Amino acid sequence: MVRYMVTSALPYANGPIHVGHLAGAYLPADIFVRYLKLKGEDVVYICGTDEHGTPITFRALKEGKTPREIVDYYHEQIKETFGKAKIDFDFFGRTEFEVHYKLSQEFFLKLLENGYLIKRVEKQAYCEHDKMFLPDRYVIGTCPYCGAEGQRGDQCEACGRPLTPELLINPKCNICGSSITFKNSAHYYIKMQDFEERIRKWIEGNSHWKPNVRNTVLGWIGEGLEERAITRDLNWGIPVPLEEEDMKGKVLYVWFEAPIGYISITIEYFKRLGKDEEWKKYWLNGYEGELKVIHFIGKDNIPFHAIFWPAFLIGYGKYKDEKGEFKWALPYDIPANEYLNLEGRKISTSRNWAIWVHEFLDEFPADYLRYYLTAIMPETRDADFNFEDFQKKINEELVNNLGNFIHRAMTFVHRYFRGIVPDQGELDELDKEALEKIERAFGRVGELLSAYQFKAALKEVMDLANFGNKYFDYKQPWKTAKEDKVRTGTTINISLQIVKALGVLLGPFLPDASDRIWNMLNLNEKKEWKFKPLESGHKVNKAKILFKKVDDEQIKNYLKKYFPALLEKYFPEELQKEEKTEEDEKMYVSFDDFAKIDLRVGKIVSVEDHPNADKLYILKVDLGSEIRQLVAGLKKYYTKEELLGHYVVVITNLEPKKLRGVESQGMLLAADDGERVAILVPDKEVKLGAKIH
Ligand code: B3M
Ligand code: ZN
Repeated sequence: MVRYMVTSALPYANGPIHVGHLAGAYLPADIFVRYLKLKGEDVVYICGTDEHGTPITFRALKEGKTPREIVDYYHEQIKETFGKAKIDFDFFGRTEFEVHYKLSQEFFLKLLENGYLIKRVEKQAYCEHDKMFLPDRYVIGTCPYCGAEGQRGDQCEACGRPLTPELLINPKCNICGSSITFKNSAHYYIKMQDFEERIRKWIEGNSHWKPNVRNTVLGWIGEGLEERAITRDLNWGIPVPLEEEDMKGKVLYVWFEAPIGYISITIEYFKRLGKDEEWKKYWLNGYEGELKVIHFIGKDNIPFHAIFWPAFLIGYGKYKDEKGEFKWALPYDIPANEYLNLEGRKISTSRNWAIWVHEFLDEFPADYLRYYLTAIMPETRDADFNFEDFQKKINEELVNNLGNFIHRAMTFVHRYFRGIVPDQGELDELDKEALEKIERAFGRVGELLSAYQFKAALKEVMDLANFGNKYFDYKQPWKTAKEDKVRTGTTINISLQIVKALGVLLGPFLPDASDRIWNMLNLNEKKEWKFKPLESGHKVNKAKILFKKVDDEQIKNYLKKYFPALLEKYFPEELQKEEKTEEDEKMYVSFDDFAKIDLRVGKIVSVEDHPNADKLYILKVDLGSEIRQLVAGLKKYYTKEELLGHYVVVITNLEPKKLRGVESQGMLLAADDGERVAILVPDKEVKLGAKIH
């Protein structure tokens, strides 16, 4: 029997999970694993948070928190979200586990020992203003490959290529915006060229991979592989395990250690189960039987999983223990999905154009989200999440088709047979066809799931429900019940067989609905991926409504609460309501009134935290002739570094006011759209204190 190790990309513990993440790397893996488990396969499903690197430190900087606070918070938050979405990992760990530090350092040392690493002193991006090296995301500029602007120094979001800050055209410090300089620093580089041939051959041999993944990777390898630094000048992460002077305070590159997390989290999982050696069966080739490692990821993670990660596994050499020497299993498959867009635009965390899974699941059941995301899954091309489409698919497909059929069968068995499954009796052609359809569905849906064709697999299940409705309509049990109880019994029996089959077939996709069908049918047996008919004489439970329609009101409430930017598209009348009331309240101001306000140009010369309020800064602003102290609620939107030296417009004759015990002697002007706040600045340099009118 094949043993499966299934993983989903380790999400950075630097923010919540959005629907694009879910549809890309988590939901498909979860469906796949649930299917394998129903088939009785030996499978372990591993995930956890990725807690190092500049994605974490940069976020910490922006939020004015420590990296530790960020990762501890988001580890829990993300874990809870996956729980709500019914993503059923065997274990959800983190890269802050001690065993992860140990194993990552071991990988590094093995690669060094095997001659794949080389130390070089190279120029690294540096910011004179912030007085620090600027690895990865700390630099922003234009992608040298595809010309996309505003790309971060770790990877181009437009073309997907891995980058380094030094490669970017017109690079700027991502903290303060100033131009960067370069400074020498020693780092270890992995000689990727040493792996080029082996990896190319291996990928060429992987003809079972999805074409989108295989072709992208072969294209990049065709351009040639180069050395790549796997250490960083950063004060957060796993220390480089060497005593060398020039490695002091340096850490392993996050994309070096994160994939090792798949293994270390598995080790931790089995350790907690008291089975310390068991992990080896899932990671070492030939340790015990056949093994398939499958990594579910989003497309931006392809190069790291298909090129770098296999190189680390090969470069380590053999793992030795008392049982022998074993090679690490290379990924058997990397079924990466394309992107999910949102209402025609790319999902963007920084622009807050996203549906956060935890918020969505506060308003809608997990099964609804799972259904919709599977129905539109971006398997081979980008897909679009659209609220109207969501509502339509839930109402027409889940409620009207699936829910309706199950409800009909369940109410009829109570109405005519006191809830007892009637005998099957003599079968006509249509009855036989129904039973064949059930048999075939298990085979067909299974095949599609094995090929990661989740959309098609779900459609196949829904087709069976659709057939059920047609069967029911054609058989008209409400009519036959009056004249032919036996025939009606056959109809209800067959209908209930379809219901039971749906109870299993829906398991991977809609785990809640599947359990509720099982309860309705009053079944205690374990679900299995095969057709085991319901026995006649079995008593079932009362019919319950499985799905309720999503009405406009619900969508409106959701949008109002979480996504006001879309109200205009779907509920323009809501906005008019608000606009009117604002309009009514607006009054004219005389010019004299306006002229009373003294507005001046100033420059921020110091930024301090407010001692008693975590949203406020205490700013000192140079107005040319004097320095003013202002208290401003900008902490959420600006780092201290961003504010320092910033030009501002200040109302200087506002009545002084104490804010949480500190006097504010004026106010600076800023634009606020409800999501973002932007400080107003003069568009060219003018003298400090210049009057504004
Ligand atoms: N954390 C990237 C991401 O969240 C990264 C995946 C690691 S998988 C080993 O997109
Ligand atoms: Zn690019």
